[in-house]
Amino acid sequence: MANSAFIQTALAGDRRSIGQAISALENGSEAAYAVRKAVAARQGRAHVIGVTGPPGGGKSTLVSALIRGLRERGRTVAVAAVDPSSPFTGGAVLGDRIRMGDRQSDAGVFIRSLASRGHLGGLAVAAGDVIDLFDAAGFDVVIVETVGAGQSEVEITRYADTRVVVCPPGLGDDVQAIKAGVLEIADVFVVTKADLPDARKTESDLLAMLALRRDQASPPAVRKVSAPSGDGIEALVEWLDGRTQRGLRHEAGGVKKAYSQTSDWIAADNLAQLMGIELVAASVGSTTLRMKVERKHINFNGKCHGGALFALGDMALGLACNSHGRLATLVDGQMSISTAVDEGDWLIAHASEVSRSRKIGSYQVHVTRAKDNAHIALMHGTVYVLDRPVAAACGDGP
Ligand SMILES: Nc1nc2c(ncn2[C@@H]2O[C@H](COP(=O)(O)OP(=O)(O)OP(=O)(O)O)[C@@H](O)[C@H]2O)c(=O)[nH]1
Ligand SMILES: [Mg+2]
Repeated sequence: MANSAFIQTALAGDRRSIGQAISALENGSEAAYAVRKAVAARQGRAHVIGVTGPPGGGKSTLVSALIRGLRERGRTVAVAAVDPSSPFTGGAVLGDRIRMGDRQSDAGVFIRSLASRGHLGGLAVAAGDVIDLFDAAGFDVVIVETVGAGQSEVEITRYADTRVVVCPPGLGDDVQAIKAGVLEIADVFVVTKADLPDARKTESDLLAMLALRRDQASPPAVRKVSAPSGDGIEALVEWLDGRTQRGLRHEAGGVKKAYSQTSDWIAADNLAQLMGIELVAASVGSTTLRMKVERKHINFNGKCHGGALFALGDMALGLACNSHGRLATLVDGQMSISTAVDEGDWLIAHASEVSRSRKIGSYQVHVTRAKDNAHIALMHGTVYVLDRPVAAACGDGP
């Protein structure tokens, strides 16, 4: 493809090309597939730091300070702000850039806001892809800012090696709610705005809360920082920089293993071959597939057969639920189809885990049309998890 030259230059660190690659990923265009494929081979170098916390909590201000501290230590830094309401360009970072003078032209820093797509799963998929792209492009540290509300802070655990939860003072009872949601995921709580009078109380509330949870294997750290004075920043940067967590998410999340395992399963699946189903991305608990709608998928009415959509969704779900390595089988599955699909369209099916216990798993699959991200179908499935490894089942086949 002549127009995909930007992918190689992006991986070599060219800023304009990185921007192009992100746009491709966000648009879910044809080129997105090529980007993901090129990126998949080069993952696992960067230390990915997720920064989450309540709106206005001081996340962007903290990220700016972290960028400066990490740059002083010679680290290159890429930032993705997954927050449509406060784009980086209009917020703290821009102000900081102006103050820092030449930081804007610093080739060691790349900052990008990611727009919300407003359809379930889509935003998270793009964010994960952009992190992987930054990683593949050679940045030492990738920082992701997400507003700590709803799904995003849980999603960030999938992507980050180190999770920073921002806890500004003065949240009152809201602090309880935030902590209840993120206590399990935080590697470090950062009490921001330490210059404000309530900061001390927030810190002691946090410590008291953590004291109740001494059963945690590695309890999160608590740090206090103040943007105006810079107090605590240097220590936090040192703590973050000292963590030997680079690329851990790929080990912990088993992304590389999941990817190669899933591609093997697809290669061994007759129906997948027959239908032209291809792997886009895989991690433990989630799978993304794509398929081009061809003549063979078209029903008597000239549209993509519902059965083909179900088979695509079922395959994504099946791969996602088996990605843990234990054989899982669909016991109940439903799909609602809302848009007809034409020949020539590319479909993307993204399966993700809703919940999973030792025996039962719940999964959902979103099927979208690549060219415009249109919602095509939604599938729900319940699986039964057997006490057998997947490999044994594969070997038993005819
Ligand atoms: N007093 C004080 N104010 C701060 C400090 N850090 C940030 N702020 C202020 O808090 C406000 C929000 O800061 P941001 O860094 O934009 O917070 P955010 O969490 O990124 O906000 P959203 O992205 O909109 O959720 C701004 O007015 C900052 O100037 C601090 O250490 N002390
Ligand atoms: Mg912000």
